[in-house]
Amino acid sequence: MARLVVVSNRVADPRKTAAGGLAVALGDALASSGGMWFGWSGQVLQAGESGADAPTQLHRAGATTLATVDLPQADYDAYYLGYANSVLWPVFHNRLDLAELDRSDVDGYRRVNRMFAHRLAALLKPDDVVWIHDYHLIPLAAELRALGCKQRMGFFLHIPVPPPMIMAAIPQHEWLMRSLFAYDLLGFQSNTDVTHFARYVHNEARAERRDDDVFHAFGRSVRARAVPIGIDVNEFQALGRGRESQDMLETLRKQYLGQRLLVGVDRLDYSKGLPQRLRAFQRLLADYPENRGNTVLIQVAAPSREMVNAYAELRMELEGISGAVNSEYGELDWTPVRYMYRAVARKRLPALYRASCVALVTPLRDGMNLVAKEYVAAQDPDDPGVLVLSRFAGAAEQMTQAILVNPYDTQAVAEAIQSALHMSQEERLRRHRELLKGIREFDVHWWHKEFMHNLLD
Ligand code: GDG
Repeated sequence: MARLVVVSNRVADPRKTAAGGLAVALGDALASSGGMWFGWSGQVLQAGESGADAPTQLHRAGATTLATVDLPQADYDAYYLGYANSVLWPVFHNRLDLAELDRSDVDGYRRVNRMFAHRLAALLKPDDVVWIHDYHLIPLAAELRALGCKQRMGFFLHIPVPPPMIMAAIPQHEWLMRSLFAYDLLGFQSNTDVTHFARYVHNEARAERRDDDVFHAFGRSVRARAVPIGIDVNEFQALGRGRESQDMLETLRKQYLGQRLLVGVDRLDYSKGLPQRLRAFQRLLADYPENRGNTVLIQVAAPSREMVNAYAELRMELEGISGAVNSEYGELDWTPVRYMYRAVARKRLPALYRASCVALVTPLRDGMNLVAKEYVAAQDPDDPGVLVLSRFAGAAEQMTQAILVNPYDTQAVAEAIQSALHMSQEERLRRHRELLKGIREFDVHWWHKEFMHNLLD
């Protein structure tokens, strides 16, 4: 069996539950092939400390090797905060208004990708299979090829592919797209993403589509497919049976006795549609007053990218809206919005999902959205809650039994919440059965096998 080498911006120890989905998912594959996970250590070197001479750090995590590199402050600023998160992230989520396109951070992005390529090339064996993840590392395969690496290389994009005209607003769009042709396989989250990719390469690079999923341009061929990511349903359900989750469930049920809980769990990010969601809840209380006094929205917003301006502004906005809803509708004995700017321990998440009769997963745009899948996995199959899901999440292509909504339309979302709160048990059971079947069939192990099968084919 070929050794699997995974490359992503951050590296996590796959043996730790807190590391979350991707780490748990890739853990088995890495361990069984004696694999390696390569990426940034999370450490930023201060001025005066030189990263250039610091060796790549190698740690063992069971049968897996974790190989990490520190980044000097200037590289972190330009590559991570700058180009990846202030250009690529907003543009790929259709937010040209938030993209800082005139910044010169692309040089730092190139520099870090080139440095990663040099570090990684020194560790690669000829028969390795290399699986590179996400928008931080688009040009990595091209850099590795320039160093003579001939290994099979696949790329999985966790975020959406924007429509071609939006992509074309990035000054370096041609270079980015050309870089993608250094891979053997491109995996996207949804068919919409594949369509956007196909239209872009056809329009801008006159790519020929040979087989259904093979594109030829720039003298190379690349296969591009939708391989939607899933969750480890069994692992998540086992977490729900664990002590911490059971205790939390009991606490929540006691504390919110007689209340119906709605839940949202997200990184605090403008792609997740949080202001619109809070306004939809406000609209629910305004238009359907019978929900006052007995319905509570618990919104967890886990801190994320606090050093990027747009995130700090969003944080203020959310505090403003949740405060406004609470002061407008709150009573001495009832607070409608329980908003937390804090992460909840992963071991407690299943309890929060299970205690809630409706989940609001309403991003304005999302590659997939795993919270939607976790919510379904965590439900009591005999008395399941209802998923309200944005049609603009990649998950909507698969999870058609959810109540699909347009997250920009606050009135429609309020109506959807109202119908979720009143859905008959029979319909809840039917929808949940279908949703659970889907997330089980297309779980994270399917995703990994499907990607590898296509990469090695
Ligand atoms: C990218 C794409 C795609 C959230 N809050 C807490 C917490 N979480 C966990 C959730 C879930 C994960 O983080 C979030 O996953 P998402 O899929 O919603 O989103 P992104 O972070 O934006 O990830 C996305 C994903 O990649 C995978 O391909 O689905 O579209 O944007 O697992 O449970 N976990 C803990 N505390 C929190 O407060 N422990």
